Amino acid sequence: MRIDVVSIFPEYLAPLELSLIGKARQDGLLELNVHDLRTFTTDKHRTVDDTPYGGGAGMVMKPEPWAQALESVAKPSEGAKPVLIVPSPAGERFNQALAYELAEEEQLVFACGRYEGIDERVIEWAQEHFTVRPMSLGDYVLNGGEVAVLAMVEAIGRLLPGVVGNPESLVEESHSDGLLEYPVYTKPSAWRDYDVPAVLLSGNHGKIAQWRRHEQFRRTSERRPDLLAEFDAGSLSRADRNALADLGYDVVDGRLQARHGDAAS
Ligand code: JDK
Repeated sequence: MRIDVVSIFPEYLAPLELSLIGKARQDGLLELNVHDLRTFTTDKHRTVDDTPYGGGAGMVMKPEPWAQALESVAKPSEGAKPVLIVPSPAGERFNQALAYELAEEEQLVFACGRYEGIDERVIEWAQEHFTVRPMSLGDYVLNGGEVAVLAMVEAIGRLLPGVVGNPESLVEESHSDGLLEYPVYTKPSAWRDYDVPAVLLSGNHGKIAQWRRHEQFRRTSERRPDLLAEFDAGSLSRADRNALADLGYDVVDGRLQARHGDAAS
């Protein structure tokens, strides 16, 4: 995969030289280049922003440097348009399913805006050259697209073949069926006043799997009940249904329903 990032703060992307993603670049599994938007300006002051039409606070990024930058990095392969990801608080919410989808692409280009964002005409024009995806990391406002790009490149990059050392972890993840993860522990088994749950030391793999599954249900019901509402409860085991009943959930038409009067409802 090829990734190009355009930003007025290319140093912000320096962490992509470290750890798993840095190693993937060194190993040639990922070709990643960061470009300074200001190198695509033509005026003496290398201007990238101007005041907003219609008034209002702050500044807006000018269209001309963006068009120059995006034209120079786009490398359509076999006629296929590269994907242009534009971080924005007004974008589609980025998630794991999108990470899997984007990990299949030949080229990803990330356009990091700053100030109040990029002139909207850039988004319209770019559709001639790219599949454009305005994308939000979450419902909060960052100062620019760079931090969102760090997160998205890390989430996508680790899915590329050979990037994660132990591919079994990715297989386990891909089967995680929309529940939160179970808690993990390591040595020592007794630490200060806190013991590792005894079942994990039992050597009983059936019991361990059942306990972990129950912990997933418990955590998801406590922290992310929205995920349980979407959960496919159509083919649950007896043990799963009992665990969920203990948490106050019944299976109705293949969906989980919080029992009235229970903590979860
Ligand atoms: C890209 C600039 C900062 C954007 C509010 C301005 C009129 C109100 C500041 N998930 C996520 N959160 N934040 C981003 C993100 C922020 C960005 C840019 C991504 C580029 N900013 C910014 C918008 C506002 N908005 C226009 C209405 C304030 C991604």
